[in-house]
Amino acid sequence: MKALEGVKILDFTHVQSGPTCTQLLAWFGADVIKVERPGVGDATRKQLVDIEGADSLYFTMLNHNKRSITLNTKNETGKEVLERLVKTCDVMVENFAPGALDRMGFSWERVQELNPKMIMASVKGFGPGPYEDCKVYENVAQCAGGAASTTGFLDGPPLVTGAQIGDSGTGLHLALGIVTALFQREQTGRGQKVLAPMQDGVLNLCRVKLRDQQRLKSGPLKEYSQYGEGIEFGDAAPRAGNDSGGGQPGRILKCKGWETDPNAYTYFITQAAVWKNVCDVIGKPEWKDDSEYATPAARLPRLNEIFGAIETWTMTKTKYEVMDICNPLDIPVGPILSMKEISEEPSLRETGTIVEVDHPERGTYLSVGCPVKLSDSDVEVTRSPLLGEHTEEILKSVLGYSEEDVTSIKESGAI
Ligand code: CAO
Repeated sequence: MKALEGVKILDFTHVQSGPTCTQLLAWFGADVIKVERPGVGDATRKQLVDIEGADSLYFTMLNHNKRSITLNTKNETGKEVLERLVKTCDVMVENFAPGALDRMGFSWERVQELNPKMIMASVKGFGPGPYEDCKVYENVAQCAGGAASTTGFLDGPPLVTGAQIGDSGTGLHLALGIVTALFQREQTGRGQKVLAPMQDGVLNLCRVKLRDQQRLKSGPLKEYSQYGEGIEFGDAAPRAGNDSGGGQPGRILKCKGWETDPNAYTYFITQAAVWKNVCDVIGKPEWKDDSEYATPAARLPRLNEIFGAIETWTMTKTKYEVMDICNPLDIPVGPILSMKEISEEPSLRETGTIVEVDHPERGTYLSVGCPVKLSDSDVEVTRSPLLGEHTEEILKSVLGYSEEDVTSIKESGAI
């Protein structure tokens, strides 16, 4: 038995944010029925194509463990089928542009009329307010949610991050909203509307930057490198390069081979509790009791000098040697791992975090499995569906249509 077994999801999602949410729900055992436009499907099926004629990795890696039904929801018969799906399912998840669902005739009011127990979950770029009607993609959300203005180096432009915090991050927020609403429904018997705006999701992940924004009122942010460099703070939380976002200073430092390997670096944290170990490892035992270096407060104005000395040491070691030497001493460090290294890491294969999936059009490919592990609800990653692969099966076994019904639905052009 899986955690969400028996829960039926009407998956009206596309691109990345919504699909990551419903993929998680599928991994936890929900029956996810992905509704796609006949002949077209989710636009990502044919974006960033690497194998001619096959569904792209973009699509396959976001849509595992789902079933696909094609349905033209602007066709009258298609609308009737969709109504049946609404009546049958527990949750409807969508991330259309604002207003698209209303134009289709499936407003929240209409959905409630059809099924008062329905949980209707949406991703939108923005919540109610001046931008609520805007279409939004990942990087727009990163910019509007405060991530870009606080990412990058002080002397460079705002930067977006490769982590898809706008799309996949919001998908995660939405999934939490959905299971919470399912939990509440157990008590109330009612469905509800769940909204996860991408701007809000990104801001939630940038919480520490709003913390720093407010701390600026009390003076310079001493843990930022710019403090030690004597650079004045402005009126907004600045970009902090690779400074640690917390109370323990950290940096990315070069390791052996950095001249030719773009990922020969380590993250190194000078955690106060292990400062003496840091001094011993880097060959600066005299710093242990020197009042200029012995306390965290004394070190803050000298971070460039301190990390310079640590880097002189890390440059004599590979990033893995740094890990091997520092970990037994409780010094928190982490190698900068490339996607190539991650994809070849055996321990990630063993835990199911990196999985090999077989696909009829593609052959074998790698994907990221479920990042959350439940001890009583195992996850088996199965391939994404081909476009409309389960249309007939869903019409008959989920919605109870007969063979003749299916024929007439086909003739109407709805599927
Ligand atoms: N049958 C018939 N019509 C369908 C259909 C189906 N099965 N599925 C979708 N459509 C129609 C919609 O009804 C809509 O039609 P109208 O505009 O005529 O009402 C149309 O397809 C396009 O929908 P869309 O506006 O959502 O798609 P888009 O490609 O123009 O925009 C996106 C994409 C992502 C910018 C927009 O959906 C959006 O802003 N979504 C919310 C935020 C979000 O999730 N962004 C992250 C996406 S991942 O980076």
